[in-house]
Amino acid sequence: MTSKYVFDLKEDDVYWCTADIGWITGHSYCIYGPLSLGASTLMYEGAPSTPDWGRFWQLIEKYKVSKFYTAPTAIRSFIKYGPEYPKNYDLTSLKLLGTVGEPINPEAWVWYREVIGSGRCPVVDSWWQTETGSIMIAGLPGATTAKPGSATKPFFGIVPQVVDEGGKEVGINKGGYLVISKPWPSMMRTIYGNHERFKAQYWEKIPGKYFTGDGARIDEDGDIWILGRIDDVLNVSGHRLSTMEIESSLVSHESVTEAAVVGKPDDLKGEAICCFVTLKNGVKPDGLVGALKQHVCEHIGALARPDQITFTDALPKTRSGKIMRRLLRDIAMGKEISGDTSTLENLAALAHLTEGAEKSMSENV
Ligand code: 7RM
Repeated sequence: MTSKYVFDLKEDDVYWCTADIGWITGHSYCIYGPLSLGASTLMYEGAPSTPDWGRFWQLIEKYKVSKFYTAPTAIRSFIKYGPEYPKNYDLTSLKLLGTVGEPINPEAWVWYREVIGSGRCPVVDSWWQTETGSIMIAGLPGATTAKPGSATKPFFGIVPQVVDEGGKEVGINKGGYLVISKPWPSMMRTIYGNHERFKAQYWEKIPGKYFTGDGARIDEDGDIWILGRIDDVLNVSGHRLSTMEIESSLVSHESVTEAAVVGKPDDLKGEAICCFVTLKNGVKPDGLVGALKQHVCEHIGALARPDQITFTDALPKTRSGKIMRRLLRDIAMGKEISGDTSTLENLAALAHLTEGAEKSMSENV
């Protein structure tokens, strides 16, 4: 049902979800959704960069893909390598563009709509989790007014709320915890072999409501803005700052492709703001540390001024494109990488960062 309404999916559509089949977006939205609706589904196992960064656009042209669903992290990589690649292909078969997996920064949203969709395709941002089993918050193409960066409205029957620690709804545009207050068909029922953990993690933080672990705010039109994982919130001099907001600000700078922000314990401020930044292809980092700090200050305020900026060619990510901030936290603190790295996709990025860490840190402090 979510495939049908969110992607307006019909039998004559050629639909392509770029997610890896081993992750939930892959099996649900490459297989179950499109095939139960009789659509054609395109599956591609290779990299987006082989033989070059035009690969996806070449496939869309060749198979006349009409609906395309990908992740913000992929879109930011395409931005990094420039609009020449998509410009070389005929993308007029496209009717709709979707995103999932992380908050999409407005710059990436607008690029997606203009460069890939030629300004004619609706862009639907869809919020959901492995635990929710299907899309929970997303616009309906043609019916919902899109806003770059907002996942917009709940799907039929989904009742999200943004609440404070005590479970009370916060007001319009106030940040808080995103919870779901009514059950829905595809919700998770337990954690295999650990029902106690299921109860503690998802149902006891705000009693009687499903706790998503994400922060969000709801604006005056009832549109929902996801603020990222709540464990990614920094406490800087007693102020709560969302790492995603700082990342979005960094990414809005013309030289930056991608950014990950983590906190590092700081005697004075509680937490220091450490940023890992990848630059557009061919851009040199000279002079950018100061410029980026200034950029964030102007955007968000002096409180959000980064303490450290480290440039890197790639960020450590999972196969579904989520940045592994836990590993970056270890690197920022100069610690050995601890914990599980089995879901890390690009090992080289991490090796590079740990080797380079000492040097670049001391340059940037
Ligand atoms: C489908 C999937 C879930 C987490 C979720 C969020 C983040 C997913 C969006 C998003 C902002 C979105 N399952 N997330 N979609 N954040 N806007 N449209 O990603 O279990 O692997 O991850 O991903 O933090 O809690 S997942």
